Amino acid sequence: MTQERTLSIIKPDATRRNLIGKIITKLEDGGLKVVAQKKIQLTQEMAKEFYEVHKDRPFYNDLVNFMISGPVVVQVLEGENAVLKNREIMGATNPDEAKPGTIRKEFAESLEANSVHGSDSIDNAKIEVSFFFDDEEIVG
Ligand code: IDP
Ligand code: MG
Repeated sequence: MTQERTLSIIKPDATRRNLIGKIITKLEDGGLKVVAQKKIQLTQEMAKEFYEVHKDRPFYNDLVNFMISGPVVVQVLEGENAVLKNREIMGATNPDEAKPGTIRKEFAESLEANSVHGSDSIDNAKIEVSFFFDDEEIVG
């Protein structure tokens, strides 16, 4: 049994439509536990840095503008195989390709406005968790 932590973000399209609770319910029902959480407004600088890995992709500027278009909920999820488990519960990046019952299938508006972010590896999860949270803010 591998207990892991991963970073989850409820994106502006979802906070705007009052879907925070429905999304967290899916994460909790899937066995993940929220061990840190805050609702924040990202600055352009933060969004650019967070998505820097995509800076050469054609969708980068639009993605940054979307991520600052309203508040987000950033949260740390903990559980067995939490990184992969969160990605499973989220569903594929493109909601048209996401499996039934996943967050993106049920709630995403588009490929860009796809309701949630989740770290894609254990190493990136550590980097992304520390981008938003100090150790003392995470309570198992
Ligand atoms: P992920 O969120 O499933 O890990 P990534 O490929 O890391 O997907 O892309 C980061 C985010 O960028 C996506 O969640 C989505 O919001 C946006 N995105 C990805 N590909 C496209 C695209 O082709 N057009 C517009 N937005 C995109
Ligand atoms: Mg990604």
